[in-house]
Amino acid sequence: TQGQVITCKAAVAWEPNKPLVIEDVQVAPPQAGEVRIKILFTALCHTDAYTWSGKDPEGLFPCILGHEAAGIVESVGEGVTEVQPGDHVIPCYQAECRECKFCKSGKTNLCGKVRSATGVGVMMNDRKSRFSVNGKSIYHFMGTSTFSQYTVVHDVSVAKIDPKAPLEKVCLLGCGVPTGLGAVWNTAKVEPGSTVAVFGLGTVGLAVAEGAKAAGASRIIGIDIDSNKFERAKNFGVTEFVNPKDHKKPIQQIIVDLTDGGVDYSFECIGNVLVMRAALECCHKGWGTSVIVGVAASGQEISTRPFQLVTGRVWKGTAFGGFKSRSQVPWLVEKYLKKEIKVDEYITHNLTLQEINKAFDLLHEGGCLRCVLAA
Ligand code: NAD
Ligand code: AHE
Ligand code: ZN
Repeated sequence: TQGQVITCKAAVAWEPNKPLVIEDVQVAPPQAGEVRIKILFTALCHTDAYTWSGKDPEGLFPCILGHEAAGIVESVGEGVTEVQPGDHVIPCYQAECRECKFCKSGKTNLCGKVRSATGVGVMMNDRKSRFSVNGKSIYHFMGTSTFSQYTVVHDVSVAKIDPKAPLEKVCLLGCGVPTGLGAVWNTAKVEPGSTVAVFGLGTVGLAVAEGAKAAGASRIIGIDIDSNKFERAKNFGVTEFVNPKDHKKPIQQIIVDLTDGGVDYSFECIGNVLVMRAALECCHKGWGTSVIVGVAASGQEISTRPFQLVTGRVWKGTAFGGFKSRSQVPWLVEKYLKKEIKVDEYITHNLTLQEINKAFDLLHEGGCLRCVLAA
């Protein structure tokens, strides 16, 4: 198949909010600096649902969504040296070229090499897509487009992993789990004995709890409007629960009262700008740090009294938990193989790519964390 167009199945989002359609998609061969991957397993993340909803200013249609996956390299374009056909890989929506201003800064995991193309659904080389259906071009998404049996990505967006790792599990290390762990370890740098508040107990929030427990946090307060989330969250390290619906006072006040003036660290893992404000304001005066992880819709803005920052609270955000993707995803895979981090526990459902619309429905049900699709 090397050098040839591959026809395979992919789930195409033709329009926002309209059911995805399984189509026969033509996938062009990888050009210079590109890698074509046979996707074996892909999970759904709430960011896919967000873009599908039409609220993402970078959402372009028709497109192939998906960014949490694992597969095997099928072929590589000219000049690709770090992976070869047969390698087991995880596509990374946050690239790492190790040469750009961002990568060299040592201050961020964001990479500038291909972002201008991945944000508009095309490849860097010719600013065109490698996907088409009957001659009609289909946009890429986040530089990954994993809701397809084959995808083409930039070589700087491929993490080569240990072939011993089960791909049906480690696909989760493409987004949600690293994001939560890294928000704690890299962005907030939670110290032993800290108090932590986690808003939203989906996959990302539970991974924050897991990361906080590993970092030695003394209290991990989980906040969710769905009390059914609480029992499961205990297994991820949450020590106390608060449902804002059970209280008349604002949630920030409840947390401040519970913690003698506020928590050391808080994390917003929902994408709700009002909760982001509450998460900042429940932090302790003088040092409390709040990390925004959730993605909010186009047009939404955050606000608080500047006095909150003047008096020492810190507001931060994180993308992919601050992890350098190509360097650190393989390390996370090793940590999973050594049973030092959970992955299996976040998988609540398994379906096939054909059943993707059912998987999107599941995503909005309380019981579902991650649904893994076999491609
Ligand atoms: P999820 O939907 O599984 O989890 C959200 C949780 O928040 C649910 O349990 C829900 O009941 C709860 N919730 C909703 N409204 C609430 C409220 N007002 N107060 C308290 N709890 C509330 O989602 P997820 O997959 O865990 O993703 C969480 C967010 O993180 C999404 O916005 C997603 O787009 C974003 N995300 C960001 C990054 C990043 O790199 N920054 C990476 C992955 C996901
Ligand atoms: N296109 C969206 C931005 C979405 C966003 O912030 N994405 C996160 C990853 S979410 C994964 O589930 C991210 O990494 N952002 C950094 C980047 O470079 O995109 C919008 O709202 O415009
Ligand atoms: Zn995601």
